[in-house]
Amino acid sequence: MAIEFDTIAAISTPPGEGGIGIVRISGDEALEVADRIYQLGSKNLKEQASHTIHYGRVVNPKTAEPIDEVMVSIMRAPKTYTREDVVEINTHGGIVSVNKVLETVLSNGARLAEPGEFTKRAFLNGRIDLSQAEAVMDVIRAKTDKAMHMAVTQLDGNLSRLIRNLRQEILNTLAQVEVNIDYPEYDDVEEMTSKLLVEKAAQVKAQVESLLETASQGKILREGLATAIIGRPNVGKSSLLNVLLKEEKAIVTEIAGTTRDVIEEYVSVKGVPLRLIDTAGIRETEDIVERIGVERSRKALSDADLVLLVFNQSEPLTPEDKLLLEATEGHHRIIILNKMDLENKLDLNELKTLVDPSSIVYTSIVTQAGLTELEGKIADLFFAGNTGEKDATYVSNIRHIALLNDTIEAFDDVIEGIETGMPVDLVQIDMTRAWDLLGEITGDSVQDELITQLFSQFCLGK
Ligand SMILES: Nc1nc2c(ncn2[C@@H]2O[C@H](COP(=O)(O)OP(=O)(O)OP(=O)(O)O)[C@@H](O)[C@H]2O)c(=O)[nH]1
Ligand SMILES: [Mg+2]
Repeated sequence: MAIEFDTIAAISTPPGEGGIGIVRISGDEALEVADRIYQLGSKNLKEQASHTIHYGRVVNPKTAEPIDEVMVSIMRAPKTYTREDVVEINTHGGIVSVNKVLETVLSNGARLAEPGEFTKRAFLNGRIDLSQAEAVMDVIRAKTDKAMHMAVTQLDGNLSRLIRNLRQEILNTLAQVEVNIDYPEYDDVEEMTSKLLVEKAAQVKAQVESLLETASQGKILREGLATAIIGRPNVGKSSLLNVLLKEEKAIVTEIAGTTRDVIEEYVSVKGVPLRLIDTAGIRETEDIVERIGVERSRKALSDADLVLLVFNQSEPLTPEDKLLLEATEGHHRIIILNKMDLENKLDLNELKTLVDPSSIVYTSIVTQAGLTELEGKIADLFFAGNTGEKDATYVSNIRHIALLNDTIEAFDDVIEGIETGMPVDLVQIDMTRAWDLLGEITGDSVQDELITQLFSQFCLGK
C-alpha cells in the first residue's frame, strides 16, 4: 500500500524556450487539482480513463482568465512514475506560459515539489530501490553512450540483484550460525560455526572485491577517459581536437600560442568515451595569460588517464619536446607525429630510441591521414586488459564504492575475530554489519537523512 503524501507539482522540462513545457502533478489529489483548472466544455478529467491524453485549456478558476492551451495526460496509480496518480500538463514551451500554468496549479491545491521529490516518491512507494533512483540521476547526467548504457543497466536493477544475492548469502549464514548455536548436535559446534563464518566471509568478500574492480572502469564509462592533448605551440593540438569531434570547436590559427585556456569536449571514439582536453601549447613565455594557460596544461597532464602527445614532424625535435617526453613518461600515452603532409625533419630513429615505437602514430590533419589508425590505438589501449563486456555490472557511484570498501572491512573483522578466538556472537555482529552496509546500496537499510540528501541532488521536476 502506498504511503499517504500530499500532492506535489513542478515543471519537469528544462527552463527556457522549447516546443512544449510540462508541468507534472503527483499525489492523491492530482486529478482534483487538474480538474479545478482544466476546461473543455463540461469534460471532467476525473471521469476519464487512465493513461489517456486530453486537449483543453487551463484557466484561472477565480477570474476565468484563460492561461494556456494544453494537452493533459492522466495516469492513475499504481502504473505511474511515482506509483501515485500523476497528471502531466503539456503547455506551450515559453518560460511565461509554463510558469503561469504551474502557478495556477499551486494556487489550486498542490505544493511545489522539492528537487528529486517525484523520484523519491517512486522509491518510498516501493517502485524502485535506491541504486535505481541514483541511476535515474545518472541517466539524466550521462555524457557518453557508454555512461548512458551503464546507467540504464543499473536502472534495470542489475546491481541491485547482485547485491541482494550477496545479502541473501550472508543472511543464510547468519541463520545457520543461529541454528548451530541453538541446537548443538555435535560437540565441535563452536569450531564448525567459526569455520562456516570464515569461509562465507572470505567468499562473499571476494565477490565484493571483484565488483569493486569494475569501479575504475565504471568511473571512466561514466565520466569519459580524461584524454589530454599535449604539445608545443602550433603543432596541431586544436586541429586534432576538431577532427576527433568532427566539429570546429577550438580556434586554429598559424600563430603559436593560439589556445590560451583548457577546452573540454566529450566524444566517443570507437565506443570509447573520451573527455578530450585541448591545452595551451607548453613553452616558456612572458605573456601572463599564456603562462596561466601553460600552468593549466600541466595540471591537465597530471590528471589525465591518457595523453596524446603531439609533435610537428616537419621540425626537428626541440629541447621542449624532449621535456614533454619526460613529463609524460609513465602516463598511458600515444605519440602523434603530425603534419606528415610536410617534409620530414624530425629524426625518427632518435625518437624511436626515446619511446616505445608501437606508441607512435603518423598523422596529417590536412589530408586526414592516420586518423583511423589513431582511433584504433585509443580503442586498443582502452580495451586492453578488459573484456569490455557490454552488459557487465559496473560500479561507478562514489557512495557505492565507499560502502563496498566498508563491507570488505567488516568481512576482514569477521575473519580476524575468528582467528583471534573471539566469541561467535561478537563475530556475528560484524557479519551483520556487512549485511547492513550492502543494504545501504539498495536502500534496504538506510537512514532518512541519507535519503533526503541523496534526492536533493536531483533536478527540480524529476
Ligand atoms: N600542413 C599541416 N598543417 C597543419 C596540420 N595540422 C595543423 N596544421 C596547422 O598548424 C597550425 C597550428 O594548428 P593548431 O591546431 O592551432 O595548433 P595548436 O597546437 O593548437 O597550437 P597552440 O594552440 O598555439 O598551442 C594551423 O595553421 C593548422 O592549420 C597538418 O597536419 N599539416
Ligand atoms: Mg591550440
